[in-house]
Amino acid sequence: MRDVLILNGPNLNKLGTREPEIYGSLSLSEIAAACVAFGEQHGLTVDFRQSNSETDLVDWLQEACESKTAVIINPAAFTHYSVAIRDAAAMLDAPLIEVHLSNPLSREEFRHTSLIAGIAVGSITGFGLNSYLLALEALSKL
Ligand code: CA2
Repeated sequence: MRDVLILNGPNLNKLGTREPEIYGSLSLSEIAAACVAFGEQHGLTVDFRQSNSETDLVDWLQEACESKTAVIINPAAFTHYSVAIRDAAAMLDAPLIEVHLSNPLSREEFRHTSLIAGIAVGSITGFGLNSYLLALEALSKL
């Protein structure tokens, strides 16, 4: 089994409570459970975390860097402006995949820039829960 850290940024802890037409109706706990189960089927041990704090996300990326753990990240709003998260993510030796529930490119213009995309192996957007599962499947094949 290979370890994977799945990181989630601000407000994703509120999933399922508002804007289901954009983000779906699953809670983050339900997404976490689906990722853990799917990971097990694909030889991956999933550690699923969420924080509203940029500091936590940077600390967790540094932890992944030291342990050479692969990362799947939905940085949420930090995607569009956090140089600190990009810099921490750029230090990783193991692969990093960017995911989004919605497709930011089909939404407001301020969501069209991703500071993470350029240092990710790839980005999977617009498929709700399946964005995470597709990222896990891709990682299992890398
Ligand atoms: O589509 C995604 O996964 C996003 O990363 C979600 C972020 C947004 O800022 C990105 O542009 C795209 C926002 C997460 C907000 O989560 C909510 C949860 C429940 C209700 C409302 C928002």
